[in-house]
Amino acid sequence: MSRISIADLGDLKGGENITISGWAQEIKILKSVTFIILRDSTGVCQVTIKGEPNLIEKASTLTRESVIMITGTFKKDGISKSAPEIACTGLTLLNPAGTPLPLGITDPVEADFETRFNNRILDLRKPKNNIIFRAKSSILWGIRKLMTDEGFVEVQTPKIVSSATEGGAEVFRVKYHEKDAFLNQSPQLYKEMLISAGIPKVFEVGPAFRAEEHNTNRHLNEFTSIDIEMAFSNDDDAMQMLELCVYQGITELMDKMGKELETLGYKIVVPKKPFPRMEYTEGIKILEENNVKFNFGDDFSSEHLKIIGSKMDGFYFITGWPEQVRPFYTMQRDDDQRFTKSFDLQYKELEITSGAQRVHDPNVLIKRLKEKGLNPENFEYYVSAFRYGMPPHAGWGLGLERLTQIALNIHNIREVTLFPRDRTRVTP
Ligand code: AMO
Repeated sequence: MSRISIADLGDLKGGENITISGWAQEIKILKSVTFIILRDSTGVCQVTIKGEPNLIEKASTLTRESVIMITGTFKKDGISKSAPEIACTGLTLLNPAGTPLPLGITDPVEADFETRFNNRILDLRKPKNNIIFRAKSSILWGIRKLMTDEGFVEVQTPKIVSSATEGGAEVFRVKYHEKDAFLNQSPQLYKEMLISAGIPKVFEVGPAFRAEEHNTNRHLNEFTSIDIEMAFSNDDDAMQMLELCVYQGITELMDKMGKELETLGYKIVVPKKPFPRMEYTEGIKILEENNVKFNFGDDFSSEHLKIIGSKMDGFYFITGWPEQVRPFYTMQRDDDQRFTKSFDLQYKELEITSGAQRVHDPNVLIKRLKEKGLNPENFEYYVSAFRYGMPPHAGWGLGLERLTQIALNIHNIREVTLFPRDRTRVTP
C-alpha cells in the first residue's frame, strides 16, 4: 500500500493523485458537500466529497476515529484555510471504531484523569499528548548520541536481582523459582561491577522499580533510569558529564522539535552551562534564613526544596550530602567523613539526578554495608568485584520522566509516561 503522510502534502504542487490513511476525526455531511477531517500522526487534512452518491453513502456510515484510506487529488488552493485539502475519489473503511467513544479526541472539555488513563490509547491520540512521547524520545536520542560519542558503551543489566540497592522497604519482591528475588531499583551495583570488568565507561537506559507508597506528581513505581558509571573519575567529572547530558538532551529537543512543540503550547528553554552548585550546608542556611528549623543529617523534604529552589534559577546541584542520607556505596570526603562526595541535580524543588564518587575499597564497602544495617553476605557477588582491582569510579542515575517533565514544563509525571504504574494503577 503506497502511502504518504499528511505532513508530506506540504511538499506537493497540487493536482497529484494520492493515497492517504488515518483516523476519521470528524465527519460533516452538508447539503452540497461532505467533509471528513482525517488525522494521522503528522497532522490533519480535509477530505471533500462532492456529487459522488456512493462515497457520500460510505461517509455517512463512518463513526468517529474509524481507520480509513482515502484516494483523491491534492488541492493546493482548496477552500480550507487551516488544513490541506483532498478531493476524494475513493474511500475504504480499514477498521471501524466502536461507539460511543469513551473519550473524544477533540472535545474542548478535558475528560477527568481516571477516564483519560483508563482509555490511554485514545488519550494519546490527542496531538498535545502524543507529541510528549516524540519529545521524550528526542531527549533520549540526544543523550544516547552524546554518550556514544564520548565512548560510553550502552549495557543491559539484570532487572531481577537478589538484593535491594536503594533501601529495603521500597523494593518489589518477586517469586523466582524456589527463591525470592527483587525487581531492580537501580542498575547501581551492576554498573559498578562493569567498571571492574574492564568497561571503563558504561551507560544504561532501562526500567527501575520502586515500591514507594507515595502518590505524588513526581513518583512512579516504574520509571526509566538513565545511568552512567565512569572509571578513574570523581564526583566532579560525573557532574560535568551530567551537565553535558542534560544540555544535549534539551538542545536536541529544541533543534528537532522546538517549533512544532511551540504550536502546541510547549516552550523549550535550553539551559545554560555550567549549572550552579550549592553545598548541603548552604541549603540549611537558606532554610534557617527563612525561619525553618532543620537538623543536620536529615534529608531535605519537598517543602524544604521548594524554599531552597525558589532562590535558584533553573538547574542547580546540591553537593556534599551527609553520609546518613546517602547509600552505602557513596564515598565519604577525605577531609571530613561526615560528608560524602555526592550530588543531586535539582530543578526548583524537583530532584532529577543523584550521583557520587563511589567507595572502591572492598573493606570500606563492607564496613559501610554493616553501618547501614545491611548484611555483606547478601552483597558478596558485588563486593567480590572489588577484590581484584577495582578502579576509583563515579556515576549517576537520571530519571528520564522527570527530565521530560522539566523540559516540557509538565506538572504530573504520569503525563510523560505512556502507561504509568503508581500506587493504584497497574492497567492498562
Ligand atoms: P536515586 O534513588 O536518587 O538514585 O534515583 C535517581 C533518579 O531516578 C529518578 N527517580 C524516580 N523517578 C520517578 N519515580 C520514582 N519513584 C523515582 N525514584 C527515583 C529521579 C532520581 O533523581 N543509584 C542511584 C543513582 C546513582 O548514584 O548512580 C539512584 O538510583 O530522577
